[in-house]
Amino acid sequence: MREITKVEPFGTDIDLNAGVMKDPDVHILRRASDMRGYYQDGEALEELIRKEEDPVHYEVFEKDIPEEYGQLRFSVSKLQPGIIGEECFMTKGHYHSVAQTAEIYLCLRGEGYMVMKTLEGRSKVEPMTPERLLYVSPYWAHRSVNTGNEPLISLCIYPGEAGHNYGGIEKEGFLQRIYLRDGKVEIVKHKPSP
Ligand code: S6P
Ligand code: ZN
Repeated sequence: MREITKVEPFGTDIDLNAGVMKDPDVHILRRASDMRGYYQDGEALEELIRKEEDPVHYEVFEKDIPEEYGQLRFSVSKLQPGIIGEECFMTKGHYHSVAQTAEIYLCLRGEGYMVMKTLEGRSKVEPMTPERLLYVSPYWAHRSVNTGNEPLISLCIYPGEAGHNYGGIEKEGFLQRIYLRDGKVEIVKHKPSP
């Protein structure tokens, strides 16, 4: 049996409506300027950064649980609503560093989609609505996209050793992009540049 770090059982409070963990150990804040290279319309992103003084794009709240096999890490993710050009606000998206680890997303508030892909070129888009749980299978990269007009809030639970692998996603993107055009959501196939 593998030895792992001993952690005392604990409880923590989450404000489901505000989408914040009340006593996080880690608070990751991604601003619009952290999203350079991710959206189709780079000019529109620069305009947002200039005009709105680099607003918060999304936040992740976490407890400091050892990143090791046997533990479960969890986070509250809060993605702001909005568009860059016509493209809906989204997270960067990542594979797990230990690719054969899954993740559960429980959507708590807002509306949007989870865009997923594999290294072999498969892709899947799943709706995210309150009380809907998504199983993100091992090997699938995942990105959430907010198509609504309030924050998209989810609780994420994943194996301690999973880690994040962002490599390549900034350049390659995913296989779908999600736009809001004349008030309608459009999921468009995207061909990554060679
Ligand atoms: C961790 C989990 C979430 C994301 C968060 C931000 O495995 O999937 O906590 O980290 O939604 O997304 P990203 O792609 O910037 O890490
Ligand atoms: Zn993940």
